[in-house]
Amino acid sequence: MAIKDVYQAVLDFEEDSISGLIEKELAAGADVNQLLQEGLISAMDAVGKAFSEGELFVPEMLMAAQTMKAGLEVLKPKLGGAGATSAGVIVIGTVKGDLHDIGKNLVGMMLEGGGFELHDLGVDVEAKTFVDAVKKHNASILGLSALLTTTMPAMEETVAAIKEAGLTNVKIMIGGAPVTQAYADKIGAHGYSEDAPSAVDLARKLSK
Ligand code: B1M
Repeated sequence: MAIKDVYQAVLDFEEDSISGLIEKELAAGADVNQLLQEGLISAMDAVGKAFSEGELFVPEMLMAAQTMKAGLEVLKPKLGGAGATSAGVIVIGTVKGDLHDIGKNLVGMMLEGGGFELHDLGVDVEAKTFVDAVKKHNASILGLSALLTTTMPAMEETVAAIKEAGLTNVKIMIGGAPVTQAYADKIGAHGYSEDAPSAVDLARKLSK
């Protein structure tokens, strides 16, 4: 058995058995980050590619995501490293009009694994809802996700709404496949990360 079995389990939608596979790998001394990157994330990338190419369809994509989620639950407590508690409070969601939440969920899980208190507002979130949640939870970081080029402007609107509300202490991080550092700079967000592990690094940097 090896990490490639974990990878294959995602591709085969083995939601019921993936936890056991990962536990066995961990017991055998496998590296947590390697299991995450080469097992789960690589498999999800392959599934996304197959979806884009018309080889897989929505139900399969969702089954793969559920399988990945089951695997992540096992890894979650080990992702943050020792003593990573109360790293900060984060509000996260996908911006108005965007229903893609697989990446956002993954980022959220890893942030929780990294010791952050997470308030996930879900998908298709209005700028005002983000503003209200940042106030309510006294968040130190706001995380915005967008997968569509057409919903990226909603990120800019949300950043503007946060500034208009006078929430100068909250740091805004953004991500999603079409998003770039240049775009983050353009809209006045405090940071961009391209994937879930680097989102944790960024959140830690922004929390300092
Ligand atoms: Co849609 N979709 N989709 N889709 N979908 C894309 C994004 C697309 C590129 C497919 C394509 O055409 N090749 C395309 C966008 C084109 C564009 O904007 N230029 C597209 C389209 C067009 C659409 C619809 C408009 C299709 C239609 O109805 N005609 C529609 C729009 C719905 C809406 O949002 N209003 C739509 C719908 C859907 C489904 C519902 C079927 C489903 C989403 C299910 C769900 O999420 N619950 C879906 C899917 C699955 C995809 C693809 C295939 C996969 C996305 C994914 O989950 N990737 C995608 C094509 C692709 O990417 N190959 C596509 C895996 C995930 C782990 O990666 O989300 O990138 P990702 O997240 C990464 C990073 O981006 C980053 O970290 C994550 C983990 O490493 N990251 C952050 C993400 N958020 C972050 C936040 C951060 C930091 C990092 O800080 C806060």
